[in-house]
Amino acid sequence: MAIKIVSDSSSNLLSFAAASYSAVPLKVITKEKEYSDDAALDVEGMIADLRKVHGRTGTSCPNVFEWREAMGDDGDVIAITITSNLSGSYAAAMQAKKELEQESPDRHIAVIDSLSTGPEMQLVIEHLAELIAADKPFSEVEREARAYLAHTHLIFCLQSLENLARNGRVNLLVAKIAGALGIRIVGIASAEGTLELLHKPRGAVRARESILSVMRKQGYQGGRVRIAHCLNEAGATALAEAIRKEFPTAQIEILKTTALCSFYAEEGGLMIGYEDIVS
Ligand code: X90
Repeated sequence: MAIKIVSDSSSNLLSFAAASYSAVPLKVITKEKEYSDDAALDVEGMIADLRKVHGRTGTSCPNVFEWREAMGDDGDVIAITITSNLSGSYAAAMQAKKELEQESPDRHIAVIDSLSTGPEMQLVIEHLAELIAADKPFSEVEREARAYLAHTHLIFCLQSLENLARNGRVNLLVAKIAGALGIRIVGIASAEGTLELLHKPRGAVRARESILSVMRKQGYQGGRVRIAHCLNEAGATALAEAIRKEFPTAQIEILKTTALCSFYAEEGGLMIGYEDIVS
């Protein structure tokens, strides 16, 4: 039985054909409704609802039971979660692992804290699928996936930090800056798995320059890039072109954010995952 990959839905990958795979949904919660981040959800409909909603909105991570369900009753599993410094998803997955291993001591279950989210998780999932397809033993797959994570990075470029600030994931004062017209906030997932804000470019062109300067500084040299966007296909495409112009070998894929990342990255938001090696 092939090793199963399980991710929480913050990876934006709700299905993945290249492996035995399932995604555990996070939830976006408003006073009226709860949106489960799964394939049945109309994400654009949710975003339209969020524009109209007043009052508190928030999110919640999968619980232990949901992780257990996704990890299944048998076989080996490698799970990957959103950063444990911003969400309880990792703690819930670790508890599920502990319970399942107690019930079936012969199972191998690993949980990787991405210390990141979105397209950086996507890169690791794709890498896991390749390692599994190459029939490597469990310990080797886990070891190589963790090693790969040291060579992947996440940059975000956001037009609003409102939902992040309101839910205590960034400082309120910093978030106010982003409210100014045309200002974008460019930052990275820090080594601790928190948001590290770097630049405040004005306008899309400067934002792209800023993103490229961070990529260069972090050692990007023309490998894989995954760009997730929230209602910003044009921004994602223009960024992909700018990357290819400087790095002709870049292997870039563009996708849409699903519910959780759409809620926090907000409209216009871009999340860029990339590797600093050429694989
Ligand atoms: O448990 C929960 O309710 C989920 C909380 C998630 C909080 C943050 C999600 C951020 C998503 C924003 C840009 C990238 C940030 C990178 C941080 C390491 C998207």
